[in-house]
Amino acid sequence: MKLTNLFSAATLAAVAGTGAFAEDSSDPIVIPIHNWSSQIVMSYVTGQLLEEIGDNVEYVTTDSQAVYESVRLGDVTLEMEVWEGAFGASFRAALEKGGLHDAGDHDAVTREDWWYPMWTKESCPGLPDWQALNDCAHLFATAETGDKGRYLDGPVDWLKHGKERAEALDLNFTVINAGSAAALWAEIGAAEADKKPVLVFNWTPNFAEAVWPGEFVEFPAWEDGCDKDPSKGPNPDALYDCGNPASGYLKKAAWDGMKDKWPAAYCVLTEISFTNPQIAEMAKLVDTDELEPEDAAAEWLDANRAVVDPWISACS
Ligand code: TMO
Repeated sequence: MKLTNLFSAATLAAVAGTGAFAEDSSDPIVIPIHNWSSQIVMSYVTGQLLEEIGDNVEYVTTDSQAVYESVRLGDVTLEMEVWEGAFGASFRAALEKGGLHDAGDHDAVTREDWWYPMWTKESCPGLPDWQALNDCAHLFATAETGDKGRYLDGPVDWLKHGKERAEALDLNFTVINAGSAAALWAEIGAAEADKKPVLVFNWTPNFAEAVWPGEFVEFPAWEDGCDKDPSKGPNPDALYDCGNPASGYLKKAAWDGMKDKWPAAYCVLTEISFTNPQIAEMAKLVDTDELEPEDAAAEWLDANRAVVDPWISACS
């Protein structure tokens, strides 16, 4: 009787103090941080929400491909942004090995590919068709690339396979990996004043679409297996001869053990679903407004209680 009373008092205290989530382990939930702004802000938004319900949270900066192996092994608890184009292959490989699972899709529809700001089309009107690229290659040439065009691909860990794409489709372009996302924005920014044609890796949702109207190059449509089976895509002898999925998914992934160790946090994770404008706004708070990611997350949460409160109530 006394024990029962004590137990319920403790439970009530937990309910009153930190929400009805006393069953979660007090071990930290490990949330990975990568190298593009929406992922960083979204990870802090999620971490701050989990702290609100009484969980402990720890952030680790990790490689955006290796993270799937870490989640599978439980060293990292979840991943907030599984982009189909960049990470589908690593995610599927980890799924097959076991230990991690699909924790649901965001509402957002994603695309990642070769992209240009709209002024580029004035000198290369055959765009967005990829077959216009070779006739225009000289417009993108720099001292570094000679008579070939320059294409600035994403940082290497996003595995965009730009070099393989250029080779598979016989494109007269030199593919260079940017050192960081910021280098992509600097390339566009530097071309803006003179309306110089420029071709860079970009994606949506992102802050960039509000700053520089532009378009993705339309490559041969993605076919499942284009990264594994040479017969897919127009070049029968090459992989990566397709564009990235034009309407890609954005998933959350979780370590299989999360459900039992942090059931309330897991419930919130499965409720979370961000839209394209919400994700673009998260990136903007950092890339345009220059907030620190933690502050951007706090500001985003303040402005979006009506979005997030139902996710918490659904789990209490
Ligand atoms: C993975 N990314 C959104 C940067 O293309």
